[in-house]
Amino acid sequence: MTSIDHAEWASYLLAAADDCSAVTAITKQVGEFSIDDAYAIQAALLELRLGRGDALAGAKLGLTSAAKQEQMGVSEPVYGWVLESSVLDDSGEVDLSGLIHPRCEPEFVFVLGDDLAGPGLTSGDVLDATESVTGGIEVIDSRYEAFSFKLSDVVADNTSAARVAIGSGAIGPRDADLTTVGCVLEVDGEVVATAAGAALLGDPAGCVAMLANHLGKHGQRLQAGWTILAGAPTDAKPLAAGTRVCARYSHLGSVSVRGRAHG
Ligand code: 0L1
Ligand code: MG
Repeated sequence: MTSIDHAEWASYLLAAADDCSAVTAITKQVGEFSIDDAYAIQAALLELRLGRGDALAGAKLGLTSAAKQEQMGVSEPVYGWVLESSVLDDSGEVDLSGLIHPRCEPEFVFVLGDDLAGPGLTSGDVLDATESVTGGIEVIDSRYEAFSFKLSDVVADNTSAARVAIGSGAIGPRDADLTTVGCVLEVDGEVVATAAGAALLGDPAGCVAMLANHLGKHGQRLQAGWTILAGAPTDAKPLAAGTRVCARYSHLGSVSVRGRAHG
């Protein structure tokens, strides 16, 4: 397998985001590289962003549903970071001038009241540590041409993270059975996808446990106060100027975003 310069590829991906210009997937240039190298590039990219004054707001899982895995042709969950700068204000307006080819997907969002340090955590541990659960929409934006990548590429690219809108309908972690919470995704008023929480590997809280257990192996933890995205139960839909995407949840209220052409 290829040996790879983590700092160089982190800068490559940051430049693509800065220029709003899609780039060729890393594997298309250097061949396959290991998942450990991919997470090392992701970590270097995070350091570059934190060095610019951004801050961590939480963490995310991606590709935790069959719908997403089938859409992207990648069959394993991935993990990344949520930055403060990516959290949208209540208007839900998304300035498209800062993005390449954004897509929207519904998200189950956990806000932690306590730290979660794996390994060995269960779904019940996650619910115990959770302050609230709400519905969200993640705006993803792969830095790669045509959203075309392999597993290691998308991990390096912080799992396509770009923006996130968090709804206001927060509930306690045990106020509803999260596996049966329903989600209806609409684009300009048309229903385009439906799912239940169980689409996320059987249990949204179990996905968060998986993330905490993964981080625990690397001496990291999910921190109290962080926002954790458990993944999208449906596939993602393009966000164009003027397009309004709304995710309506049972128990969790609804949240909308709208694409805006200029800053
Ligand atoms: O949050 C996500 O599910 C994104 C995972 C990365 C794959 C993609 O770009 O859809
Ligand atoms: Mg997502």
